[in-house]
Amino acid sequence: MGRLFDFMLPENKSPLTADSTDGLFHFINEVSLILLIGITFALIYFAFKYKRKSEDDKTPLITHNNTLEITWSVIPLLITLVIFGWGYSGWLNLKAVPDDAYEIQVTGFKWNWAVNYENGAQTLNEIHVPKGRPVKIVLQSRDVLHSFFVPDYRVKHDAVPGRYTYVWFQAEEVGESVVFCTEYCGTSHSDMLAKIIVHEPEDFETWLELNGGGPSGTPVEQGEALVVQQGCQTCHSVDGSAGLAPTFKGLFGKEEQLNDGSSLTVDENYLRESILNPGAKVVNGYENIMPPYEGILSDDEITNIIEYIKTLE
Ligand code: HEC
Ligand SMILES: [Cu+2]
Repeated sequence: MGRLFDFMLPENKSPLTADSTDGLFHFINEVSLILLIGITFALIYFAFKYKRKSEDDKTPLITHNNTLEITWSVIPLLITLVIFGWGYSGWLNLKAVPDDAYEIQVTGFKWNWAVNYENGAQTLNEIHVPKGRPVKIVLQSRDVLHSFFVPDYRVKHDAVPGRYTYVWFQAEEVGESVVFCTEYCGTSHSDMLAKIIVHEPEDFETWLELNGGGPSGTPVEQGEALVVQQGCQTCHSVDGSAGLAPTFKGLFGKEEQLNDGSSLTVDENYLRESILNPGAKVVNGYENIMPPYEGILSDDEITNIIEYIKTLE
């Protein structure tokens, strides 16, 4: 639909949520453009029409003009009322999730989006959804304020620690859309991106089946999967390269310097404490920015992660 300001918006991939936002956006832009042109021309016209013609050309005393004043108050009032009504109905639509929506849990944390599906499937920074069906994303945050923004669907909502919020959309095409974090949340805020991957409904069912049913594999394999899923690699590398945090490669058995001047040999207990309560012992040269995993990882999961770290020699 070739409208005047179409170039300003990304492609609309969820008409049920995007249409009212787009309509209002175009309305505000077009009304502003008409006003801009009208005012500019009136300004130029009056500048010539009422130009001072001679030395004693004096402006008569004008106190007021009822007709004009009422006109220029009532018209903007009507325009703002239309904008309000339109915006309000669009907002109600964004809050009213259709009954048959498919629900997915998304948790924001520095600096990833962890995704949990109803059958136990888990992904990190990838949200798989079926085409042509409403999807409800239930948001929460593990640490600070984040905000879940999908420009293609025109939905955005804060993820707040200790509270659930939600957005919904219905993707009408198979493909991908980007999710941004739009609440500044620290060093790697600008990398806090995720992808929404839209599948044909049958393909989505297949994907769910393949990925559901909880963890599988040996403890080391499960530990490796957890390190990916929990976003440890946002800060830690597993190949020895430097990052925001010490690498896991060669960590086990190493002599570690702490920021209080002491040192210790990395063993299972130190790894466990570092994961549950990272602030307890902070590695020299690093900041205490790691989120505590107390209450997030179970004992078994921590053991599996430790077993995995041990293999990275
Ligand atoms: C936001 C960045 C970040 C994330 C995410 C993160 N860490 Fe850390 N981690 C750090 C930093 C920085 C340090 C060093 C400072 C300290 O000791 O707290 C650290 C220290 C550690 C240590 C001690 C390392 C050493 O050299 O002694 C371990 C073990 C560890 N993290 C494990 C993990 C695991 C496992 C995960 C995922 C479940 C994880 N971290 C997620 C930033 C992070
Ligand atoms: Cu964020």
